[in-house]
Amino acid sequence: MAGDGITREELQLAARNHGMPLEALRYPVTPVGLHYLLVHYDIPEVDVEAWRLRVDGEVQLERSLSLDELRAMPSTEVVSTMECAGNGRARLEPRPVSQPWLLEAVGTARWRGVALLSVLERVGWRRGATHVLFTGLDGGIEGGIEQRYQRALPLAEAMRPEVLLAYEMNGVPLPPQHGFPLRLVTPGWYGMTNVKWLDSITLLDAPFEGYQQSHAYRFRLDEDDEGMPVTRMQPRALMVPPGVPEFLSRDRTVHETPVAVRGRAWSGWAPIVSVDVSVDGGGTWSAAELDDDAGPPWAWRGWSFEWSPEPGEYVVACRATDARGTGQPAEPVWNVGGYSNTAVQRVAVTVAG
Ligand SMILES: Nc1nc2c(c(=O)[nH]1)N[C@H]1C(S)=C(S)[C@@H](COP(=O)(O)O)O[C@H]1N2
Ligand SMILES: [Mo]
Repeated sequence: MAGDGITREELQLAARNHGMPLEALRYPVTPVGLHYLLVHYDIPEVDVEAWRLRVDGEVQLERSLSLDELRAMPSTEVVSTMECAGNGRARLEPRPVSQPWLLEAVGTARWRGVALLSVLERVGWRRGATHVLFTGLDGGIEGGIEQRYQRALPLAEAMRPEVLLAYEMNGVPLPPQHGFPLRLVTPGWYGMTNVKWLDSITLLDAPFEGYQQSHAYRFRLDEDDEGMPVTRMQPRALMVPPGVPEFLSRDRTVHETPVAVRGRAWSGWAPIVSVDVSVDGGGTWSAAELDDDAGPPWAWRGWSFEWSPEPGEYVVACRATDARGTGQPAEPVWNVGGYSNTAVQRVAVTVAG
């Protein structure tokens, strides 16, 4: 945990990884280079000619599939919003030391690939199979444990038709940083489940107990707390900050009114049903308008709010509610890993006279 000053560890992470600049919320599908990026270890080197996806464990028939074989299978596309579970971490106090995201660890991509279900059907599963483990080619040491990047899903979740083994992002082959040659895409879930640089898929007859499943990505209140697993994305609305920024503070100045405040909102649990905007920092709220077109089912929903302010100082805030009735807290809710801090976005805005 850290106080005010950014630590060397956080700076190293922040300089390797990057967020989506919030003005890129203007695009329904995030251009590849503007999509957020998070890599725990190093981007692995892949010889695609030699690369095979191994499918093993509690299967009827073990298989190794080349990229050409996967590309020859029927493909599907899903437009999916993905957010890092650590988005909002840097606004927690004390700050958990990890990638210090403010609000920008999100993006939406058009993924193309093979439904995971089709690959599972090809290999068949044994009666005892309950979980599916995804192992990346990348590895390192984390929490003192040497490991490959691994995450598992319950079999029923893995078999959902929208879960993809993706080899394309926005119509181009996956770039190295986003998982070339093949990654998992699990619409609705936080980013960590979307395993990049897939090496193998293993059917298990028991829950996976590896580091990224049973230690990291859990809502823990202290180091001894086992905690609940982090799974799907909680609702969140973000706005394109209005006007122009001051270089260092990034506070905003608006010269022309009315202002069309625009943004996008998403939830991994249920459709977004409303977005509210406040111009007094969250004291009072008004309903924003959701875009008519709800868009693809796993993608964020656009919204807008027409604002006609007098000159003065404002704090513009936004919040989303999904069809479960879940909203966003006014203030951060702390946990050891700094996950899922969906406290509302607030932007200081000066409306010039
Ligand atoms: N193999 C592997 N997969 C991974 C990761 C990783 O470090 N290694 N990072 C995960 C995390 S924490 C996130 S938030 C997403 C980020 O995906 P992106 O960089 O394509 O946006 O990838 C996930 N998949
Ligand atoms: Mo993440």
